[in-house]
Amino acid sequence: MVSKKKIYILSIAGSDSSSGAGIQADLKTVMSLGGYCTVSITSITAQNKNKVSKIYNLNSDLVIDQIKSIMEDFDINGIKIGLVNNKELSKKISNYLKKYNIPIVVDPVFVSSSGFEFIEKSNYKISQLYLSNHAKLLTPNVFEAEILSGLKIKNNLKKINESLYALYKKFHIPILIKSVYVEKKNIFDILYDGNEVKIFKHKKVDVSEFHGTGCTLSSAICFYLANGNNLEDSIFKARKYLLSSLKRSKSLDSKGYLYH
Ligand code: PXL
Repeated sequence: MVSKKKIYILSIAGSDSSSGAGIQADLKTVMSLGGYCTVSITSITAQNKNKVSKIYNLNSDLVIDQIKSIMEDFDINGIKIGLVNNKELSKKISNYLKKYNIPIVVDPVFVSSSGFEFIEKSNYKISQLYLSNHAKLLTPNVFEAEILSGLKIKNNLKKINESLYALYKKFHIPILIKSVYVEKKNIFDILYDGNEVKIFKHKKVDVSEFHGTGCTLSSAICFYLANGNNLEDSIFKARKYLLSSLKRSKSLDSKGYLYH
């Protein structure tokens, strides 16, 4: 699955000490797809898959300086944005990135898989509006879609469509709601690009909750967009990659951590 032309990605996200999610998941994803992943770290977390015990936010000038250092030296093909937990920093990032015409994927991280809320809700909603200003795709999970749209979804397809329309109206970019369970044995990711709703479906891999699947999916989508694929193909290929990682992790008994 190695691409011919080297693809350079910038991940703007938080560090996860357990290397399951965040920057570390992005690095592993992009590298195992054959790309090169640079980073701008927004926050440092002390965590394992059971809990986040500490979070330290880096100074916003330092976050922007990391981005500047990368953009001045690399020919970046795609940008993935994950954890940014304050609206002032989101505004600065958005202002800085507006001059670049590069695909940006925003994973609107609100809560860790262990249940830690990274940001207060009203700050979060404004923050995501800034971050998605110049983006190609927003990838909320069900919970994040509920907060951002203000609509309850309850794994009901009609409600999901309503939420997708509301989110599109708010953000004006394609929306992919991830990991929807509307059938027992299958997982759906559902895309609305402003024209039609497209359902991506795969069989559920029978494993306990995996840490970092959201970060992995969004950085893989970013990689494929950066490689010149259209949005649907990028999502299709990224899901395929995530699914193969999940199956491998299951066979290796990885205790909830993803083997990329
Ligand atoms: O999966 C969301 C996420 C994103 N970024 C960081 C995280 C997590 C979940 O734990 O720690 C840094």
